[in-house]
Amino acid sequence: MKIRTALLATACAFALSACGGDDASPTADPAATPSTAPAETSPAQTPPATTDAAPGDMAPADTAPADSADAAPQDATASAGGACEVEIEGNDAMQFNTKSITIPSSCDDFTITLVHTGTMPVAAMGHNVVITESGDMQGVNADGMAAGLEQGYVKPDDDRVIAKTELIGGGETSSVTFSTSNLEAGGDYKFFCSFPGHAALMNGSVIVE
Ligand SMILES: [Cu+2]
Repeated sequence: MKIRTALLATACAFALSACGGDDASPTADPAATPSTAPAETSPAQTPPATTDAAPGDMAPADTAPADSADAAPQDATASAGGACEVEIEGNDAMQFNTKSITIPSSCDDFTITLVHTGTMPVAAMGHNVVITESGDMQGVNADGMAAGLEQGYVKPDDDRVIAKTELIGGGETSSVTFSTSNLEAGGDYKFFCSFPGHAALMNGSVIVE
């Protein structure tokens, strides 16, 4: 503590003297004193602050999922109401946060934004969103696996792919905007993640209405 403070003070004094000339010395002392005081109080405050924060976080955290759980259907409803975009979350547990996407036929273009809310790297828990006709899902998925990680687990120039995001890892986001002209209202479409082994859990319906 004392050594760090001394070093800090020296560093401050040095920095200030380098910048400030005569004003440096008077400024450096007051600067060092307050910086020491908070440094000593903050460790003391940290344990109670953390302890307070933990239960404090728990309460909001409990309500937050409830809110977001409420929000998800609302988003779906909003999408059904005409929004030409949707946000989908993928996590480290190999899950999307929705089982269906609704694309209004009134949209010329539709945008899907994938947010990977996890922390795992793309090579271990990569996610994308691929849209195909339902009957093409298995074939596209198998060919994607064969194409490999470098191709984002989607075969290049695959005509069966109606839209796809990039393959992303934890903390990343990828958006794709595509024309709805190739989609038929009432058609049978799926969205899924083509990372090997993920599509079984990470898939859902694309409803065009
Ligand atoms: Cu995935």
